[in-house]
Amino acid sequence: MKISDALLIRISVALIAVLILYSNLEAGPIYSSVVMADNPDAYWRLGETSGTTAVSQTGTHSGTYSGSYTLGQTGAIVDDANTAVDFSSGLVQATGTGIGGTTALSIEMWVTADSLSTYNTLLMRTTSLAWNDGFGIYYQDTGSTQLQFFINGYAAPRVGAVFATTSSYRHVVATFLGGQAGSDNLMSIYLDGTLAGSLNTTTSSITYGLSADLYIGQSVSNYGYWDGKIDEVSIYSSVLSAGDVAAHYAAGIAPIPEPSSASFILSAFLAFAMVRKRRVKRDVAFSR
Ligand SMILES: [Ca+2]
Ligand SMILES: [Ca+2]
Repeated sequence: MKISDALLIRISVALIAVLILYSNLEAGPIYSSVVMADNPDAYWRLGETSGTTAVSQTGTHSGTYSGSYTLGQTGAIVDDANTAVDFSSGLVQATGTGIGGTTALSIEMWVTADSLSTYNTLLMRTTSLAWNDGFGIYYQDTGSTQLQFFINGYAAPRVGAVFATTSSYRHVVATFLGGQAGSDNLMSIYLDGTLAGSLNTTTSSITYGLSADLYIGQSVSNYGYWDGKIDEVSIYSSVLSAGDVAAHYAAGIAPIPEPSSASFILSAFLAFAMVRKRRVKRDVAFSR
Protein backbone atom coordinates (compact mmCIF):
# COMPACT_ATOMS: atom_id res chain seq x y z
CA MET A 1 0.00 0.00 0.00
CA LYS A 2 1.34 3.41 -0.97
CA ILE A 3 0.69 6.59 1.01
CA SER A 4 -0.14 9.55 -1.20
CA ASP A 5 1.82 12.82 -0.85
CA ALA A 6 -1.38 14.63 0.16
CA LEU A 7 -2.01 12.16 2.99
CA LEU A 8 1.62 12.40 4.09
CA ILE A 9 1.32 16.19 4.34
CA ARG A 10 -1.91 15.85 6.33
CA ILE A 11 -0.27 13.42 8.75
CA SER A 12 2.72 15.79 9.10
CA VAL A 13 0.51 18.77 9.92
CA ALA A 14 -1.46 16.74 12.48
CA LEU A 15 1.74 15.47 14.12
CA ILE A 16 3.21 18.99 14.28
CA ALA A 17 0.02 20.22 16.01
CA VAL A 18 0.18 17.35 18.52
CA LEU A 19 3.88 17.98 19.18
CA ILE A 20 3.34 21.70 19.81
CA LEU A 21 0.45 20.95 22.18
CA TYR A 22 2.41 18.21 23.96
CA SER A 23 5.54 20.33 24.39
CA ASN A 24 3.45 23.12 25.95
CA LEU A 25 1.73 20.71 28.36
CA GLU A 26 5.04 19.04 29.23
CA ALA A 27 6.63 22.39 30.08
CA GLY A 28 4.22 22.96 33.00
CA PRO A 29 3.45 26.34 34.53
CA ILE A 30 6.19 28.93 34.97
CA TYR A 31 6.69 29.60 38.71
CA SER A 32 6.72 33.40 38.51
CA SER A 33 3.50 33.34 36.45
CA VAL A 34 1.83 31.07 39.01
CA VAL A 35 2.72 33.54 41.78
CA MET A 36 1.53 36.58 39.83
CA ALA A 37 -1.75 34.84 38.95
CA ASP A 38 -2.57 34.76 42.67
CA ASN A 39 -2.26 38.55 42.88
CA PRO A 40 0.44 39.18 45.52
CA ASP A 41 0.81 42.58 47.22
CA ALA A 42 4.54 42.33 46.60
CA TYR A 43 6.83 39.78 44.93
CA TRP A 44 10.59 40.10 45.17
CA ARG A 45 12.39 37.65 42.88
CA LEU A 46 15.70 38.73 44.42
CA GLY A 47 17.33 38.11 41.03
CA GLU A 48 19.35 41.33 40.91
CA THR A 49 23.02 40.96 40.07
CA SER A 50 24.01 44.58 40.80
CA GLY A 51 22.73 47.71 42.50
CA THR A 52 20.86 48.05 45.81
CA THR A 53 17.24 47.90 44.60
CA ALA A 54 15.21 44.72 45.14
CA VAL A 55 12.49 45.02 42.52
CA SER A 56 8.94 43.94 43.33
CA GLN A 57 7.19 42.39 40.33
CA THR A 58 3.89 43.99 41.36
CA GLY A 59 5.26 47.46 40.59
CA THR A 60 4.95 48.56 44.22
CA HIS A 61 7.05 47.85 47.33
CA SER A 62 10.43 47.57 45.65
CA GLY A 63 12.98 47.35 48.48
CA THR A 64 16.56 48.31 49.24
CA TYR A 65 19.44 45.96 50.01
CA SER A 66 21.84 46.85 52.80
CA GLY A 67 24.36 45.22 55.13
CA SER A 68 26.27 42.08 54.19
CA TYR A 69 24.81 39.95 51.42
CA THR A 70 25.81 38.38 48.09
CA LEU A 71 23.71 38.78 44.94
CA GLY A 72 23.63 36.39 41.98
CA GLN A 73 23.47 33.08 43.87
CA THR A 74 21.86 29.97 42.36
CA GLY A 75 18.09 30.36 42.67
CA ALA A 76 15.50 27.95 44.03
CA ILE A 77 13.34 27.50 40.96
CA VAL A 78 14.27 24.54 38.77
CA ASP A 79 15.26 25.49 35.21
CA ASP A 80 14.89 29.22 35.97
CA ALA A 81 18.05 31.31 35.61
CA ASN A 82 16.72 33.98 37.99
CA THR A 83 19.15 34.18 40.90
CA ALA A 84 18.82 34.48 44.69
CA VAL A 85 20.58 36.33 47.50
CA ASP A 86 22.86 34.83 50.15
CA PHE A 87 22.36 36.76 53.38
CA SER A 88 24.79 36.81 56.31
CA SER A 89 24.02 40.08 58.07
CA GLY A 90 22.12 41.81 55.32
CA LEU A 91 18.55 42.68 54.60
CA VAL A 92 15.97 44.04 52.19
CA GLN A 93 13.76 46.84 53.51
CA ALA A 94 10.54 47.90 51.78
CA THR A 95 7.63 50.18 52.66
CA GLY A 96 5.23 48.04 54.64
CA THR A 97 1.94 49.87 54.18
CA GLY A 98 -0.27 47.83 51.89
CA ILE A 99 1.59 44.56 52.43
CA GLY A 100 -0.67 41.93 54.02
CA GLY A 101 -4.34 42.07 54.91
CA THR A 102 -5.86 42.31 58.39
CA THR A 103 -8.04 39.19 58.05
CA ALA A 104 -6.15 37.37 55.29
CA LEU A 105 -2.43 36.90 54.78
CA SER A 106 -0.07 34.56 52.97
CA ILE A 107 3.74 34.66 52.95
CA GLU A 108 5.78 32.53 50.57
CA MET A 109 9.51 32.07 49.93
CA TRP A 110 12.30 29.59 49.23
CA VAL A 111 15.17 29.42 51.73
CA THR A 112 18.34 27.66 52.80
CA ALA A 113 19.88 27.88 56.27
CA ASP A 114 23.66 27.72 56.90
CA SER A 115 23.25 28.14 60.65
CA LEU A 116 20.29 28.74 62.96
CA SER A 117 20.18 30.82 66.13
CA THR A 118 17.22 31.94 68.20
CA TYR A 119 15.32 34.87 66.65
CA ASN A 120 17.04 34.56 63.25
CA THR A 121 14.38 36.02 60.99
CA LEU A 122 13.33 35.20 57.44
CA LEU A 123 10.84 38.01 57.11
CA MET A 124 9.00 40.41 59.38
CA ARG A 125 6.72 43.40 59.39
CA THR A 126 6.54 44.74 62.93
CA THR A 127 6.99 48.13 64.61
CA SER A 128 9.71 47.47 67.19
CA LEU A 129 11.99 44.92 68.82
CA ALA A 130 9.08 44.00 71.09
CA TRP A 131 7.65 42.17 68.05
CA ASN A 132 4.13 42.92 69.30
CA ASP A 133 2.28 43.75 66.09
CA GLY A 134 2.25 42.72 62.45
CA PHE A 135 3.66 39.34 61.44
CA GLY A 136 6.89 37.44 61.02
CA ILE A 137 8.65 34.12 60.45
CA TYR A 138 11.66 33.39 62.65
CA TYR A 139 13.69 30.60 64.25
CA GLN A 140 13.10 29.48 67.82
CA ASP A 141 13.37 25.88 69.01
CA THR A 142 10.43 25.16 71.30
CA GLY A 143 11.41 21.51 71.64
CA SER A 144 8.84 20.36 69.11
CA THR A 145 9.08 22.99 66.36
CA GLN A 146 11.75 25.41 65.16
CA LEU A 147 10.42 27.67 62.42
CA GLN A 148 7.76 29.98 63.88
CA PHE A 149 5.06 32.07 62.19
CA PHE A 150 3.40 34.69 64.40
CA ILE A 151 0.85 37.44 64.10
CA ASN A 152 0.45 40.36 66.56
CA GLY A 153 2.97 39.01 69.08
CA TYR A 154 6.04 36.82 68.65
CA ALA A 155 5.01 34.33 71.34
CA ALA A 156 1.29 34.06 70.47
CA PRO A 157 -0.59 33.39 68.41
CA ARG A 158 2.14 31.38 66.80
CA VAL A 159 2.39 28.19 64.77
CA GLY A 160 5.59 26.23 64.17
CA ALA A 161 7.14 23.65 61.86
CA VAL A 162 10.03 21.23 62.27
CA PHE A 163 13.06 22.85 60.62
CA ALA A 164 16.84 22.44 60.55
CA THR A 165 19.87 23.81 58.74
CA THR A 166 19.71 22.99 55.04
CA SER A 167 21.84 23.61 51.97
CA SER A 168 18.94 22.59 49.72
CA TYR A 169 16.12 25.06 49.24
CA ARG A 170 12.97 24.61 51.31
CA HIS A 171 9.66 26.11 50.20
CA VAL A 172 8.09 27.96 53.14
CA VAL A 173 4.50 29.25 53.19
CA ALA A 174 2.58 30.76 56.13
CA THR A 175 -1.11 31.68 55.98
CA PHE A 176 -3.66 33.34 58.25
CA LEU A 177 -7.41 33.11 57.79
CA GLY A 178 -9.08 35.68 60.08
CA GLY A 179 -12.52 37.25 60.34
CA GLN A 180 -13.99 34.07 61.82
CA ALA A 181 -16.14 33.49 64.92
CA GLY A 182 -14.69 32.07 68.14
CA SER A 183 -11.59 30.01 67.55
CA ASP A 184 -12.30 29.35 63.89
CA ASN A 185 -9.48 31.66 62.78
CA LEU A 186 -6.65 29.57 61.37
CA MET A 187 -2.88 29.93 61.12
CA SER A 188 -0.98 27.43 58.96
CA ILE A 189 2.62 26.79 58.01
CA TYR A 190 3.65 24.63 55.03
CA LEU A 191 7.04 23.18 54.08
CA ASP A 192 7.73 21.94 50.55
CA GLY A 193 4.07 22.08 49.57
CA THR A 194 2.78 20.11 52.57
CA LEU A 195 1.03 21.34 55.74
CA ALA A 196 3.58 21.24 58.59
CA GLY A 197 1.58 22.92 61.38
CA SER A 198 -1.74 24.63 62.05
CA LEU A 199 -3.35 26.53 64.92
CA ASN A 200 -6.91 27.57 65.60
CA THR A 201 -7.06 30.93 67.36
CA THR A 202 -9.56 33.45 68.66
CA THR A 203 -7.36 36.21 67.18
CA SER A 204 -9.43 37.31 64.20
CA SER A 205 -7.33 40.12 62.72
CA ILE A 206 -3.77 41.37 62.38
CA THR A 207 -2.86 44.74 63.87
CA TYR A 208 -0.24 46.79 62.10
CA GLY A 209 1.86 49.70 63.33
CA LEU A 210 1.56 52.64 60.95
CA SER A 211 5.29 52.92 60.39
CA ALA A 212 6.17 49.24 60.16
CA ASP A 213 8.35 48.46 57.16
CA LEU A 214 8.71 45.02 55.66
CA TYR A 215 12.08 43.33 56.22
CA ILE A 216 13.56 40.29 54.49
CA GLY A 217 16.61 38.66 56.10
CA GLN A 218 16.26 40.26 59.55
CA SER A 219 13.54 41.35 61.99
CA VAL A 220 13.88 45.10 62.64
CA SER A 221 16.58 47.44 63.98
CA ASN A 222 19.49 45.35 62.62
CA TYR A 223 18.51 42.35 64.73
CA GLY A 224 17.94 38.65 64.02
CA TYR A 225 19.81 38.25 60.74
CA TRP A 226 19.15 35.13 58.65
CA ASP A 227 22.22 33.09 57.65
CA GLY A 228 21.46 31.51 54.27
CA LYS A 229 19.88 32.09 50.90
CA ILE A 230 16.44 33.59 50.38
CA ASP A 231 14.63 33.58 47.05
CA GLU A 232 11.28 34.43 45.44
CA VAL A 233 9.51 36.15 48.36
CA SER A 234 5.82 36.90 47.85
CA ILE A 235 3.13 38.25 50.21
CA TYR A 236 -0.62 38.19 49.62
CA SER A 237 -3.67 39.80 51.26
CA SER A 238 -5.45 36.51 50.62
CA VAL A 239 -5.23 32.99 51.96
CA LEU A 240 -3.48 30.49 49.71
CA SER A 241 -5.29 27.15 50.02
CA ALA A 242 -3.48 23.86 50.60
CA GLY A 243 -4.06 23.19 46.89
CA ASP A 244 -2.56 26.55 45.93
CA VAL A 245 0.52 25.88 48.06
CA ALA A 246 1.00 22.43 46.55
CA ALA A 247 0.62 23.87 43.03
CA HIS A 248 3.17 26.64 43.71
CA TYR A 249 5.67 24.11 45.06
CA ALA A 250 5.10 21.79 42.08
CA ALA A 251 5.67 24.69 39.66
CA GLY A 252 8.91 25.53 41.47
CA ILE A 253 10.43 22.06 41.25
CA ALA A 254 9.12 20.95 37.82
CA PRO A 255 11.86 20.65 35.19
CA ILE A 256 11.20 22.51 31.96
CA PRO A 257 12.22 20.39 28.94
CA GLU A 258 14.58 21.83 26.36
CA PRO A 259 12.68 23.08 23.29
CA SER A 260 15.13 20.97 21.25
CA SER A 261 13.55 17.68 22.41
CA ALA A 262 10.27 18.47 20.64
CA SER A 263 11.99 20.01 17.62
CA PHE A 264 14.31 16.98 17.35
CA ILE A 265 11.34 14.60 17.11
CA LEU A 266 9.72 16.94 14.57
CA SER A 267 12.89 17.12 12.44
CA ALA A 268 13.25 13.35 12.49
CA PHE A 269 9.67 12.88 11.31
CA LEU A 270 10.01 15.45 8.51
CA ALA A 271 13.23 13.75 7.32
CA PHE A 272 11.38 10.41 7.27
CA ALA A 273 8.49 12.01 5.36
CA MET A 274 10.87 13.41 2.71
CA VAL A 275 12.63 10.04 2.24
CA ARG A 276 9.23 8.39 1.97
CA LYS A 277 8.13 10.95 -0.65
CA ARG A 278 11.23 10.23 -2.78
CA ARG A 279 10.65 6.49 -2.49
CA VAL A 280 7.04 6.89 -3.65
CA LYS A 281 8.26 8.87 -6.69
CA ARG A 282 10.88 6.19 -7.45
CA ASP A 283 8.27 3.41 -7.16
CA VAL A 284 6.06 5.33 -9.58
CA ALA A 285 9.02 5.64 -12.02
CA PHE A 286 9.76 1.87 -11.84
CA SER A 287 6.15 0.91 -12.48
CA ARG A 288 6.13 2.75 -15.84
CA1 LIG B 1 15.03 34.55 42.20
CA1 LIG C 1 26.11 32.13 55.25
